Amino acid sequence: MSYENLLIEKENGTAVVTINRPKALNALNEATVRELDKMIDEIEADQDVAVLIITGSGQKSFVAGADIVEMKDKNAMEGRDWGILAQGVFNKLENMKKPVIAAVNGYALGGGNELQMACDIRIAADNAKFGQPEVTLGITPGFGGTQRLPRLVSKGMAKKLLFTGAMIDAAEAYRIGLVDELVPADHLMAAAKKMAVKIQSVAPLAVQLCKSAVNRGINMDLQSGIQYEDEVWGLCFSTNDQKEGMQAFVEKRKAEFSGK
Ligand code: CO8
Repeated sequence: MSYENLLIEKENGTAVVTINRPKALNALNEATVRELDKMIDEIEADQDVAVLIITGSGQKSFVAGADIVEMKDKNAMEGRDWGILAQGVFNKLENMKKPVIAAVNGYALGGGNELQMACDIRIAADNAKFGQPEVTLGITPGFGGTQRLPRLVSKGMAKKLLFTGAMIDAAEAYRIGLVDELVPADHLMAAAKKMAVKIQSVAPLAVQLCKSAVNRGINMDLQSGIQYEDEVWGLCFSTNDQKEGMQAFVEKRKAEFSGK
């Protein structure tokens, strides 16, 4: 498949997708969001890809938000449709079966922060910057920011970022739990790929089911989540990977998982 605003490299079971609109600091216009949608289908269907990494082109920006130039003249209905389109794509990304790592290489603002929050694991370069500056533009976040941010950091911290539109640096983002790993900028892709390799070394179906249990469970009350975990856990015992994983332990050898 061909893309105008995305670069896709696949190597050793990992796909690296780079959002590539350097003239606009990789801001998301509608065409790019539609390409992300297509890319998710492609990666999900590709038997040779186990883990997806999303990053931005260049050293300066991951994604500097939704494209302000493109959206500035929208009317209420057009604005709503734009939000619905991107929310659908971000939900789809969050619920992919395959694990998704955000490698945040610079500005992750507005829709950029919302994009990285829809990924499973976030690794930030030490020069990255985060924020939800929408209130400075007269709007609220529209790609899930008011919902995912308080689920990742404290409610008060989320409101602080949302109400002020202030930018925070990568160290602060790591301190408050907005990102999960902080690395020197020149090690970012190596760190993301290393994590992808580590994830690929364990049982793929178990990873997939962990993801489902966390994503579904977080929207349930605790007891319903625990029950869902019981079902997921039981399901593992129907897989070859469970037999192989435990047999390999008993035989003191490395497990060879088939993802079946
Ligand atoms: N949209 C369009 N173009 C952008 C964007 C953007 N979000 N960000 C940067 N650019 C462009 C600039 O216009 C500039 O273009 P040009 O060279 O043609 O003038 C180029 O990228 C370089 O940017 P700067 O010259 O501004 O670079 P600086 O280093 O001076 O500043 C910043 C970098 C701080 C990142 C600055 O560019 C900035 O503040 N950008 C906007 C950040 C922002 O406000 N993002 C949030 C956008 S709103 C959003 O994401 C809401 C999503 C939900 C919408 C819901 C609708 C329903």
